[in-house]
Amino acid sequence: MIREVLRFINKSDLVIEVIDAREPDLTRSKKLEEYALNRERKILIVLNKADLIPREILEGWKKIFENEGKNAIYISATMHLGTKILRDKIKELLRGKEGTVIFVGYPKTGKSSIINALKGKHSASTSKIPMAYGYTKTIQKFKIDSKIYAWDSPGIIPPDGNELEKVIRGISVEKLEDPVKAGEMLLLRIIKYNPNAIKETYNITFNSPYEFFEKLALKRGWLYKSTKEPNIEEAAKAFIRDYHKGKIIYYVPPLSMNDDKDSSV
Ligand SMILES: Nc1nc2c(ncn2[C@@H]2O[C@H](COP(=O)(O)OP(=O)(O)OP(=O)(O)O)[C@@H](O)[C@H]2O)c(=O)[nH]1
Ligand SMILES: [Mg+2]
Repeated sequence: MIREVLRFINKSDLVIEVIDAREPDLTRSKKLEEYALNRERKILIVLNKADLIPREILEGWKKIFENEGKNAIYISATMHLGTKILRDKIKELLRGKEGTVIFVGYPKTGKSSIINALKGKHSASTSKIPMAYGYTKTIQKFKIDSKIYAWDSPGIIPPDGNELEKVIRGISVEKLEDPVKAGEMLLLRIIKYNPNAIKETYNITFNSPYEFFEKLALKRGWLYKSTKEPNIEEAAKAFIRDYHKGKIIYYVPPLSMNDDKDSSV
């Protein structure tokens, strides 16, 4: 775990873990949660990008976290849905007192977007402290309510795991050794859960991930200079970036939704 994260968690009254509602299990960090709990910090799990997901699925995930004894809510930062619920929940967890919260999570889960949605008229940026890790290399403090401050931490948890997990956890495409392979894995996972997801976003039909990248490259005019062949690497990178930007609609259903049926037996 990175030292800076821990230092800022120690300085905060509440830890807000932002996860991608499409992939709650893969975008939460139990290590980080454990650390915060050991420090007697309360944790609020925020499932972001809720605009991509049906409400009953979001409720299902929320219930799973609540059954674990965690506070959880869902929100769409970009659509400004659920921001009042989030603000009220923060106030409740701070017991109406003055306090500082920290937004943590894997890169690209939407930490900055949520703070932007919250800060509105309280947009004072109060400090910039250099960080050793992260894409923007700074952790910034914002006022999000009359008595509440929030640290925005950039991509604070290293997106580790296998190639697929790295992509889902927001690794920047420039850091991928083989973006085509990683893109293929992501695409296969997405169509497993929503067979129409790619067609809905790109209006491209295909029989294999490779064919999709070729068609996307041709559609966008990306060709290798030397061979004039479609630049599938560029297409795979664009696809992964679109995923991070929350442009691709699919979700992994919570297991307990199946358990619920079984548990009545
Ligand atoms: N569909 C959808 N996209 C979102 C939502 N929130 C954020 N995004 C998109 O996700 C991408 C990443 O958002 P950021 O707010 O920069 O994420 P971050 O967690 O601050 O990223 P890092 O600072 O790199 O760790 C952006 O392209 C956002 O537009 C949301 O609620 N719905
Ligand atoms: Mg950010």
